[in-house]
Formats: sequence, structure tokens, C-alpha cells
Amino acid sequence: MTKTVLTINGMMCGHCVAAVKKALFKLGVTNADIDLETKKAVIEAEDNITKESMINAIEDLGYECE
Ligand SMILES: [Cu+2]
Repeated sequence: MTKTVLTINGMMCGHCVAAVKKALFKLGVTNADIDLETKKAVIEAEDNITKESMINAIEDLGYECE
């Protein structure tokens, strides 16, 4: 299990947070905590789910991810 912290820009409200979470869980992550205020996402996932795949999934929704 690996913990990944990402900064996500462009989220405006709870719906954005929910959309990002949905995309992450679709990838198969174990847990995703996203704070709209700090733009920080703390994601727990098995090692076979790469950080790149998380970033791609989030950017596919139209958000910027670091
Ligand atoms: Cu929104």
C-alpha cells in the first residue's frame, strides 16, 4: 500500500471533489481524501496503481494535477 499526495487545481465545489474521487476509485484506489480548500488529495492505493495513472485520470476530467 502506497500513500500518494497530489495537488489538484481547478476544483470549484463538492461536485468536482466527488468527480475526482469517482475517477480515482474507478482506477481501484483503496482510499482517497480530498480537501477542496487546500487542493490536496491523499490517496492510498496498492502499488500496481501508478501515480501517473492517477494524474491521467484526474486530468482527463479537466483538472490540473501536480
Ligand atoms: Cu465543482
